[in-house]
Amino acid sequence: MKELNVAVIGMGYIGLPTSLALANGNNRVIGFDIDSSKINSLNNGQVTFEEKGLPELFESAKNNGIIFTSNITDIKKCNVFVISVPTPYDKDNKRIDPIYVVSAFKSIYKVCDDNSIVVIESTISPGTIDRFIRPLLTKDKVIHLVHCPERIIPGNMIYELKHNSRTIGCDNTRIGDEIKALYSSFCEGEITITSIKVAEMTKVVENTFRDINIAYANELVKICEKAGIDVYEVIRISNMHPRVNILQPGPGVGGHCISVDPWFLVGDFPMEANLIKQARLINDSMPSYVLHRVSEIAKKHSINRDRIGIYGLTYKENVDDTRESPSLQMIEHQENTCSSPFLSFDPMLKKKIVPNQVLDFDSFLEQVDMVIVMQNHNHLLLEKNKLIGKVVFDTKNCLPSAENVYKY
Ligand code: SAJ
Repeated sequence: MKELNVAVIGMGYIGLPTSLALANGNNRVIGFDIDSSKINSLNNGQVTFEEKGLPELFESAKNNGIIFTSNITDIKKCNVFVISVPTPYDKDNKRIDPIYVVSAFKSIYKVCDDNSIVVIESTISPGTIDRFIRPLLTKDKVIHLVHCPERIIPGNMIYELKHNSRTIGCDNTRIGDEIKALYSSFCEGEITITSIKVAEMTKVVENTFRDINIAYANELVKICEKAGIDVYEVIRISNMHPRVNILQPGPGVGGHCISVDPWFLVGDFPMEANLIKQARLINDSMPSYVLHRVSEIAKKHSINRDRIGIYGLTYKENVDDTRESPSLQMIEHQENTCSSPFLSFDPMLKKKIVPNQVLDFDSFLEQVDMVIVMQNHNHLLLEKNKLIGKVVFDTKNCLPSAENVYKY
């Protein structure tokens, strides 16, 4: 088999750990990003986001010779290109906007040699490669297209990179086998080779499955509130059934994956994707549902709205990623209804990203009488005693039951 020189395009949440894992699998790897400040940080020995095990993986990848660059000509000599760039969606028509994948592909296509392999790891909606990438191919250069959607979960990325199974979508199995061998250099999970279209659909279907199941838990919150029943007790007992596994309700669904990917199906199959659309709407309704419950609790305790604070701005626990986070959705909702956002604090964030954000926990606590727990960071579990005396609305069911601690 020919020697593979790999370029990973996009040093974000997925591209960076993937490039490091490839380098640690004894491949020659170049990590490319158009954002030169990101590349400068990496070249200065700084990882660009917080993730358990990432600094260690970074150190050993550097020892294995990984190179970071923002100069596209540096990746010319590579023969495998892994695209890992964001795929936003158009909020109006709910369809994928493949702008970054297309522009990454065009840049590669300009510099790469005949017979190169381009692997798209970014999540794309079914049919994206046929619709947007294949038409860019010309007769004078043969490029083999592969789709190998990422599956790793923020918070446990490094473990999952090694242990999760993978899907490789390709047009011919010889190329599929080459990419399977490449991914096997770091991935111990089962690697399935299939068509590009199946790989595209599978990825979106996986995230949609989770969204629907979270929506079920969130809908139960509303039903149980009306019925005057403890939703957590209902879920706990139901889950004792051997074929029932209800997920955890929360303040909504965030992140750039589960809250986005199901829309691709709704946008492309509006007549068919009814359950999927409804699940999205239920999960998206949770931040305003939380606001409604907060105002009831605040009223009961005569707490003024400027003494209410949000704990947790990230989309999930123990990460510093705030994309589509329920707290930001809640703050946006407040801004849209012309009310000033609540005070907020998040121990994972060192910089202010919203108005009224406080960077120090003790100072945050001094300024509030009521705390809305939107995220169960380990920090909160360690510092929970500092909430004694406050009215708390714990949307994550992470604090012990106590007087003035409200839950769904
Ligand atoms: N959440 C709940 N209740 C739950 C589980 C999650 O409300 O029981 C919320 C979280 O708080 C968060 C959101 O859902 O706001 C999404 O979090 P997550 O931990 O379920 O998933 P992500 O978005 O971090 O990662 C998902 C994963 N997909 C699946 O589990 C099917 C991951 O494997 C994918 O690689 C990732 O999307 C992606 O990049 O597509």
